[in-house]
Amino acid sequence: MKKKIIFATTNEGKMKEIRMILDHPDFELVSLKDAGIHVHVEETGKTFEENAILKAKAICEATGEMVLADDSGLEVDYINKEPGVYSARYMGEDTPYDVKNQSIIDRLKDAKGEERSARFVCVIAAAFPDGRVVTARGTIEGVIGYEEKGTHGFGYDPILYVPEYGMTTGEMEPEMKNQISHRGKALRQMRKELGL
Ligand code: ITT
Repeated sequence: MKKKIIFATTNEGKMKEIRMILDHPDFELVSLKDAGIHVHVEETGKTFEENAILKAKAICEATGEMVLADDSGLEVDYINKEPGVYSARYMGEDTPYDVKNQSIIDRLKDAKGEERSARFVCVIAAAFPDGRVVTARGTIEGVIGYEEKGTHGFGYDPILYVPEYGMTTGEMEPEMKNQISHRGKALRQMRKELGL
């Protein structure tokens, strides 16, 4: 029987990518919803690391099992690395992403060329019942586009244009995004750290 590993996220977009990236014959990843866990974790940290650890630890303490968590976001250099750790909460959790994305495009109306630099950051944390914690970080660099492009992915994917590939992460097929993304890099690093 496959061993179940809890992934402390409520974000379906993330979970879909995580399942593809960590596809493994010996274990099955379950989200908080799959596991029937309804614990709200306040993300009070100032860094991705702090918030990823907060989420993984809280669910590890509630279940007594090893738990993984993802804290991620978009850093836009021109606006002091906003929305950063507030990416999900930017303009309100329930504001549609076309509105959030357009707001960022509008705030960069005077930014040209390299001034538009931005990146996705992902930190994965693993928390163990004995109190041990391990983290892994990945990034993908790009620039903020002049309009939304692409219907794949989720969140801010339609506005992060990756010059090397000539498209936004929202225009990439899932397999391709996972190969080069912040989340792909952080999860593969974590797999190495855990020897999985
Ligand atoms: P959980 O805490 O339950 O995992 P969340 O969506 O609140 O879900 P975060 O606090 O880590 O998670 O916020 C991450 C936000 O960053 C996410 O909601 C998106 O807006 C953005 N984001 C992260 N990775 C992204 C990606 O691959 N593509 C597009 N946007 C991304």
